[in-house]
Amino acid sequence: MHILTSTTALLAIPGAAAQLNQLAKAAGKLYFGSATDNNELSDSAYVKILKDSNMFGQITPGNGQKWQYTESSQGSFSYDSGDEIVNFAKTNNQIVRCHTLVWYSQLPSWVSDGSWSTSQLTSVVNTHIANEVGHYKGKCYSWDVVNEALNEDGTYRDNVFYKVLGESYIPLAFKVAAAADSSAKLYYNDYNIEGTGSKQAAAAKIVKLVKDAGAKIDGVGMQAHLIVGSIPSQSSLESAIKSYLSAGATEVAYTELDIRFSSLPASDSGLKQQADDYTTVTKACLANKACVGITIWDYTDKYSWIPSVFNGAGAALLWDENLKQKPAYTAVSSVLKAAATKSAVSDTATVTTLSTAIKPTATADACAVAKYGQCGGKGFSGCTACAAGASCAATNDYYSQCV
Ligand code: 9MR
Repeated sequence: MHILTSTTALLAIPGAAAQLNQLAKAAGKLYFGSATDNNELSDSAYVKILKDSNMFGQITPGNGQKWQYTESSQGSFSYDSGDEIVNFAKTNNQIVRCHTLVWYSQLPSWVSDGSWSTSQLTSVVNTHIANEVGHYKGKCYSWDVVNEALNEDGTYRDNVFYKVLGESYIPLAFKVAAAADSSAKLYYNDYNIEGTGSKQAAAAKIVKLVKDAGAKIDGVGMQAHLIVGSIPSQSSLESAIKSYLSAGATEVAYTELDIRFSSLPASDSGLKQQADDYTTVTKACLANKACVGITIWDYTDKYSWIPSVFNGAGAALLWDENLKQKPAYTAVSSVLKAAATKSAVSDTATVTTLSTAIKPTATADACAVAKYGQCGGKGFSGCTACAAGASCAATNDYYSQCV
């Protein structure tokens, strides 16, 4: 039997106009959040929505805390960009997922191109993390300590850290972060680990690696940069979550959720599919108490990173470029609301308890990509089977489509 937490018990069933964070909390989550970036904070219409803690209870700085900005030259630290976002969140009563400490990308060349001995690079990693986590001590709900350490096949990325230190750079980073702020939740964060597969299995192994080294790791962040019509099934999403808990994590989160169209403009049926896909991810988080929250990677298509990286793709978020809510917003809001209502009225309901949640279950992962959806390509780890009437054809090395 589920005993309601005091927070849940005190919350009334949210009214019709309730917003995402209110609903997520009433459904037993810690937050519903958004990433943002410094240049966006001068857009007053955008800020009006972002700063509303009923809508977003959590903020992630999209760039400002990355190594490139915080220690652009060795030993010289600057936190202006990160501070602006962290202060914004504090002013608006929002918690912060801090992002990110050790990542091969947005890494200054003095680190990536250096010729380091083991002890030199250990000291560089140590200094960077101790300084940055120390600076933000007490201000971060969580830290993405290591970001994107894995290739799609589950092997380690051959970045400078791995080249010099081997996999031991991962537990090292967690040890230093824990020493600098013992109360921040420490996460391993990656993409294409939301559903079951080689990369997900390798991410679960990272949890074990860190724990076996005697270091603290609390969570796995599933970035969830997904594609409309080809997301993992709900059972695959739920199994992945369970695998991280089983490996020793105590919580998980969707940390950078966006679900993009591979080509634009989106049709009405495409927007409906996107709404369904957002529903599936939200339900997977709701299905497990250890999933603490969902963060979308900015809330509006106006400021999404996608069009600059995937040519012709986009429209991945819950608000369109004119800050108008899309069908996917309504879908997420409805599914949270249904869970909130259930949570408020069922103080004796049986829900998945942590002890049952950590037992992994094997699930057959049947999937089918709709016609014109992506079914393969370098770096793609989604479903590779096409729905009846279509077959998967390579457009180029990076993109195969159901046609
Ligand atoms: O949103 C970020 C974008 O503004 C940057 O240009 C980009 C550079 O790689 O990083 C984006 O955020 C990434 C995040 O830090 C880690 N996961 C993937 C995100 C999208 O690229």
